[in-house]
Amino acid sequence: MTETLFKRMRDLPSAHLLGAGTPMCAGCGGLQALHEIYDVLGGNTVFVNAAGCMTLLSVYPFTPFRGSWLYTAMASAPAGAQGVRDALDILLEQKRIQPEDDLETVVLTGDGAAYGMGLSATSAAIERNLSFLYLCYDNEGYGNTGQQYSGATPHAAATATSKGRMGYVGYKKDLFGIWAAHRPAYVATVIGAEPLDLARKIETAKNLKGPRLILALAPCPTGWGFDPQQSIEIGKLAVRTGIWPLKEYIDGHVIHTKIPKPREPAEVYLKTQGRFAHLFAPKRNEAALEEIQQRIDVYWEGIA
Ligand SMILES: Cc1ncc(C[n+]2csc(CCOP(=O)(O)OP(=O)(O)O)c2C)c(N)n1
Ligand code: SF4
Ligand SMILES: [Mg+2]
Repeated sequence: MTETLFKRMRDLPSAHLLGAGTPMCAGCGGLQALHEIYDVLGGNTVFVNAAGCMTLLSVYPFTPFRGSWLYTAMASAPAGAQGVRDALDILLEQKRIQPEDDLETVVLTGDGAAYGMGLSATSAAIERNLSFLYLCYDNEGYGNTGQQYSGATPHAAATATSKGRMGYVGYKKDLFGIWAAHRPAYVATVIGAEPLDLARKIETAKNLKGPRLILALAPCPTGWGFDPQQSIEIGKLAVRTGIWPLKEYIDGHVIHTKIPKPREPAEVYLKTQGRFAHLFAPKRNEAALEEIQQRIDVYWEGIA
C-alpha cells in the first residue's frame, strides 16, 4: 500500500504534487513561488526545512516532493544542509552514488528564519562556501504563528505584535545586501507573479555551485489582509511600485532585471492590504505615506 502510494506520488506531475490537498491558505504567494521554483529545479533535490508555513507540506512520512525532506530547528537549517551536503560528497567520493544521482541541497524557510533566527547559521554556511540553495519565501512576518513581526516586516505594517496608529516602527532588513556582502555565488529576488523572471533566475542558480539565495516575496492573504484572488495582482504591484526590486547579484555585480518605468505610487500597493489600512483611515497618515514613498524613490535614484 505505502509502496503504491510512493510510486503514485513519484509519477505525478509537480502541478499535482504542490496543488490541491495541501493545508495551505488559498492564494498563498509563497506556495505559488515554490511551485514555480520546483518546476525548474526538478526532483533531484533534498529540502532542509525550518518551522514555518511550508512545514505543513510535509506530513510524515510523505512530502509533496520527489526527493527527501529534512526538518530542522528554526535557527539551524543551513547547518542541516551542511550535514546533507557532506554526506552526499562522501557517497560520491566512495562511488556509492554516481554524479547523476547527486542531489541539490535546498534550504527552505520563511523570513523569520532567513532574516532573523537562522541568520547566524546562514552566515557561517556562506563563509564555509557550502554549496547549497537557500529558498526564502518572504511573507514579511511569522506567518505560521499568527503574523508577528519579523526582520522582514515593512515599516508601518500592522502585525499581531505591531498594533496601533504606527504599525511596525522598524524597517525591513536588506537580506539581499547582507547576503551579497558575503560575496556568495548568487543572490536573486523573485516573485511568483513574474514567472519568466523567476524561471530564468532559478535556471541560473541551478547551474552554479556555492551558496545561492533565492528570495521570493510571498503575498500572504491571511497575514496581510487581502482577498486570495488578489494575490497575483498584489505581487505585480509590488514590482510596479518599486517596493520589491527584481534583481540579482552575480560575479560581484548587482543587476536589476526588471525596472518599473514609470513607477506607480506606493499607496496603490499599500491600499490593497488590511495591514496598511490604518494609514488611510480614519485619517490619512501623510507623514508615514510620504516617508514610505521617499525611501522607494531614494532606492531607485540612479537606477531608473
Ligand atoms: C526556536 C523556535 N521558536 C519559535 C518557534 C515557533 N514557530 C514555528 S513556525 C514560526 C514562524 C516562522 O516564521 P517564518 O520563518 O517567517 O515562516 P512563516 O511561518 O511565515 O512561513 C514560529 C515562530 C519554533 N518552531 N522554534
Ligand atoms: S499564512 Fe500566508 S504564507 Fe502561510 S500558508 Fe497562509 S497565505 Fe501562505
Ligand atoms: Mg514569514
